[in-house]
Amino acid sequence: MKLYDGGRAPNPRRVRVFLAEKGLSLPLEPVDLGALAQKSEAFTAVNPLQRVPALVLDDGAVITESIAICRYFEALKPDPPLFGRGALETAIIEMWNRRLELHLLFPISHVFRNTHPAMARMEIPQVPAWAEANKPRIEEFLGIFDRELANRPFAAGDRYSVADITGMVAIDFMKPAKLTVPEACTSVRRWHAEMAARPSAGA
Ligand SMILES: N[C@@H](CCC(=O)N[C@@H](CS)C(=O)NCC(=O)O)C(=O)O
Repeated sequence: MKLYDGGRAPNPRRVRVFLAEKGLSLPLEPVDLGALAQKSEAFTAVNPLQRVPALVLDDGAVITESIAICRYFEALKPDPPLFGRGALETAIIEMWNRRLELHLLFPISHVFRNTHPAMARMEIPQVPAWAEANKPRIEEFLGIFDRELANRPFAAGDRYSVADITGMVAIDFMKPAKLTVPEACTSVRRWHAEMAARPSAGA
């Protein structure tokens, strides 16, 4: 089994942090996104969408999509449970993970991809107006998330979960996108500092 990885890119990082929280390690195969290695013939044969991460199993089966890969390992090694246990907790974690993807990680990624000069060869065409349109959406969501975090320690409740991984990686990705968490979002800032202090955050 090996994991095609993308260095500092946020989605492969989500999987690495997840694996670290599970206490799992596996061989990484670096894909140099800066050199457009994801567009090579060899990698396109692995993932025709030309995106990382991608997990290749020993029998040749390929799993892409960060959360699908994480779910695979959750099923193999249920402890600690990062997608929740029981109907309600699982649904709440799913809800927050989706919210953090759709309303935070993806909009931040739109800002980065549509403004950063290095992304011009990957985001074709770059649409700076789409980056601008996403900025107030990010701020609005952070305000909502901040009010939620005022009442609980983790993104989806009392327990660390995959939603914390998505949220932490998204906030860290604000830096290269030249965005900052507003000063007023004190609960988001407190929560992020705690998540970033976990040993897994360095994975
Ligand atoms: N929905 C996918 C997104 C994968 C993705 O967009 N990966 C980025 C790196 S974070 C990538 O490979 N970008 C290469 C490109 O845009 O050419 C997932 O969750 O894994």
